[in-house]
Amino acid sequence: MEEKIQELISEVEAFEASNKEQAEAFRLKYLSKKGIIAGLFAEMKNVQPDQRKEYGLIVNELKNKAENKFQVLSESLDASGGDASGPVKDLTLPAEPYETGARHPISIVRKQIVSIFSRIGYTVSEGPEIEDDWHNFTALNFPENHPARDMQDTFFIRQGATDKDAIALRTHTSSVQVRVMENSQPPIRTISPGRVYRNEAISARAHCFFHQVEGLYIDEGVSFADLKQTLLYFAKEMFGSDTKIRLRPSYFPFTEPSAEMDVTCSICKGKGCNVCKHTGWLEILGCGMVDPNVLDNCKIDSKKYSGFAFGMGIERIAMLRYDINDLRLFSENDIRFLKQFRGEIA
Ligand code: 2NL
Repeated sequence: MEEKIQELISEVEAFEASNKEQAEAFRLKYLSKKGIIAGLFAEMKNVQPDQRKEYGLIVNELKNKAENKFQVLSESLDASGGDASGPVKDLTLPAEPYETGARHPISIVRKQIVSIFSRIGYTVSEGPEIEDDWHNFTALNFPENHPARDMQDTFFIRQGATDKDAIALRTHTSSVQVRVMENSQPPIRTISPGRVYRNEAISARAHCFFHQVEGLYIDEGVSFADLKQTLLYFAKEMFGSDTKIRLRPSYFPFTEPSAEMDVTCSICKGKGCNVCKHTGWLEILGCGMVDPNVLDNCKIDSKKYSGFAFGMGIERIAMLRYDINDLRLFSENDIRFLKQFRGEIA
């Protein structure tokens, strides 16, 4: 029996077809419901129990070889116009045009931001989207009763008996930077692009997920002047060399002091227009000096080291850059929207 199957295997291996009919005949002979291989499998019940395994293996080998042969034959016959002995496709015809795709606007802007910071020595760090309480909140100095920790603002999954060991979808990529600080020592210069989640009702201005780039710089003697100069460089690279910045005092649990940064409106050059609501300024990011508690939480000596951090929403920058007025456009995959970014390279 085994010899017979070996013979079939050799036969299959040697088989050639010069047209589709011959290939189909091969398929019917070996691979159809009433074909040789189905028959061999049906014989299984008559094989001695101690030989069934070996029998099964060799019939399977035959089946794989036959399937493979049929596929290779079909593909080569398709490519050659169906009949190797017949007329070949007219190779002088012009090639069929195929449409080129486009990068997603979020990818375009993310790549630009990453490229701007790469040029001044920042690495790119990534981390999990499903986070624990420590990396998303506690290490970052969020007080126990901070509103961001509420179920209303964050997607939690309760795993144990209490909320303490719940896991959550990260609300910012600072959690990635906590992991970087825990696993390395200064100097640290890194940016963390990624998707983040908030428990929000979906509208033109809010979504339950969006994309962020956060940045972190820690070393000896890093000051607020370093923060300002770094972010001025970023603003000029991103929005044009005549861009000016201004910082307004703000609050984040993980930085002290904290600020919001505005850039001069690139549309009206500061004169006032609809996009900047006639102020001449556009808010683009939040920033501040890393709170010493955060450094200590991540085993970095806050007496020796200091640093700054910042975070921006990629959607917000893309909306300003491309004059997009509805956040939902980014995730609806409407081809008429996506097509418009075809020419953009980044
Ligand atoms: C915003 C503001 C910010 C940070 C993010 C940060 C990270 C670490 C330590 C301290 Cl590990 N800070 N990140 C700092 C200030 C602002 O984001 O509006 N994001 C969309």
